[in-house]
Amino acid sequence: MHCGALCYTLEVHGMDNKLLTRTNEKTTPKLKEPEDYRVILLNDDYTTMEFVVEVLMVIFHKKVEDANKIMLDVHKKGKGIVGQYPWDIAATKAEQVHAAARENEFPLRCILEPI
Ligand code: TYC
Repeated sequence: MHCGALCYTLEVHGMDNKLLTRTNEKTTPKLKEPEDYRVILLNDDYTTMEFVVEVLMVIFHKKVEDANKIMLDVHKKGKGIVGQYPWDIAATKAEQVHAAARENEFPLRCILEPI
């Protein structure tokens, strides 16, 4: 789709690696999308616990105690909810997690789930 300056598209991989896309274009009427999305953090065997805690504190503004709890919950159960945000914020945070993980050569991933 052609997009001018007033149009943006954010892409994030959701559950089952399905691509979630949301486009805002001034000229086309918008379909109603779910308001909020859950950011779900996924466990893996390689990302360090310290890095996950840091990500939760810096990107999601969690206190150290809460960050540790969420990290351990994800470590034990395989995935866990980090928070619930409007689309733009959820997608930006997911991209920030993936960028930080890539920079540090960790496979840490999160997905978005419509509420
Ligand atoms: N399982 C990882 C380890 O044992 C820690 C970890 C926790 C990784 C949570 C990712 O989302 C995650 N080092």
